[in-house]
Amino acid sequence: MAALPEPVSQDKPLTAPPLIPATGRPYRPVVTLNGWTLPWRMNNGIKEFHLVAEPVVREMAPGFVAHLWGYNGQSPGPTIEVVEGDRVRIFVTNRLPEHTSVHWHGQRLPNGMDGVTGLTQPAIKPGKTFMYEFVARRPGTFMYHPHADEMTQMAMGMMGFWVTHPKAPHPLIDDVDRDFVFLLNAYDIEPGSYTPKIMTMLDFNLWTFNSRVFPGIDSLNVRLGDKVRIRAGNLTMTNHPLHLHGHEFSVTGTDGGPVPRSARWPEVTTDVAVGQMRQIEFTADEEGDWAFHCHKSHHTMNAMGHNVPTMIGVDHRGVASQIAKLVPDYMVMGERGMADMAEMQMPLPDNTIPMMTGTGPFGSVEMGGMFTTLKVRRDQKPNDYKDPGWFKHPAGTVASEYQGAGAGTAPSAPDSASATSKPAVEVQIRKPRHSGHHGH
Ligand SMILES: [Cu+2]
Repeated sequence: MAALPEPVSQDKPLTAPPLIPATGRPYRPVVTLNGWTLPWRMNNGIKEFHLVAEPVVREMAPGFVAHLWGYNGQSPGPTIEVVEGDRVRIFVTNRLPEHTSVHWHGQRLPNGMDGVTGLTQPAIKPGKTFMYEFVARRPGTFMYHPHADEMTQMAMGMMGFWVTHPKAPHPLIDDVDRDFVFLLNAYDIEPGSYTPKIMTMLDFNLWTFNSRVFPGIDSLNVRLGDKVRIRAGNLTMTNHPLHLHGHEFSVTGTDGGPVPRSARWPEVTTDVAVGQMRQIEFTADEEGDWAFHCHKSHHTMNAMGHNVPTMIGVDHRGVASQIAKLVPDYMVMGERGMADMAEMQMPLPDNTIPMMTGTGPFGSVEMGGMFTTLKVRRDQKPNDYKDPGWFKHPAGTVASEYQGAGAGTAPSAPDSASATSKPAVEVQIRKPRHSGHHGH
């Protein structure tokens, strides 16, 4: 047997350009959001890859790093791309402090290559290298992850994407101009610390696309008129309804393969359940910066406490001045909703990210977590993935303040309200840290 292929490693969380296949059969490669594709070598007609399971430092957003476990320098690990019918050999070296294995989620393969520790193979002990070999029998969207101490290893970020391209034109798999892939993952990292809490089952505080949070997630940059495919796999412990603005899409593939055309229908949101993969397709025929995000509103937030009472409409000036005597930096929040959080410069622990953040051309975006943008541009070059900057809206196409007759007057409450004995609802509106100025 030939020597082990030299493992390739990546130390940056950048979206790498698509890896054009230099050997083997040709295909149009995918783009991994804030990730990369693993190079291979051909050995007597077999595609050989080398995965290294190891501790990694992942930048989740600029200024915020996490100590995770992953593959080849990153979490998630690199995307593996092959062609239907390829014989694939994957060397897996374990540099973790405990044993592991790799399960090739969704693949048709010999049972003994399925990667379930104890059931189909012995565990890969620290320092050891195992070899998996099978033929990529069906084209589609797949994932890989450990099947050994899964709770710990997946909570620590061990997972990766796998795409098997069709070997010939396929009646249910269309050619596309752009093909983006990413995994949905979640972490519980206490602000100021670096390592996920692995015992968390439900209350994660970081909801991520490929172990990145907004505004650290790259935009999906496409050319007007491009046919676009986005593939997502869910390795969290809850479902994520992915929502795209400005376009309708079809779900063209699932875990089990391409969806028959008669079973496709238009959507603007599709739920990705736990352990599932979905591929959506649409024609990017509307210019602009279109939000693309999980529709669970808590999943577009960064590290936050969930035990905060609702304070909307509560005037807690008296309480605030009492507390300020004890805690000088105490900040009143939530009286008018939580949007002020995005603007406030709160002192944060060293290694974390604000709950809502990100600045767009019109101000604070008030988002975090599983949020990014699809940027559709007329002048984006074919196969150019660079960020074109913010959309320049044509004159007269942006929502703006009404300045016609009656501008500046709030509609008054209907007279019938005063006919009853109920007092009108009054909401005190004050800007945090500014006292004395309030309206009704
Ligand atoms: Cu979600």
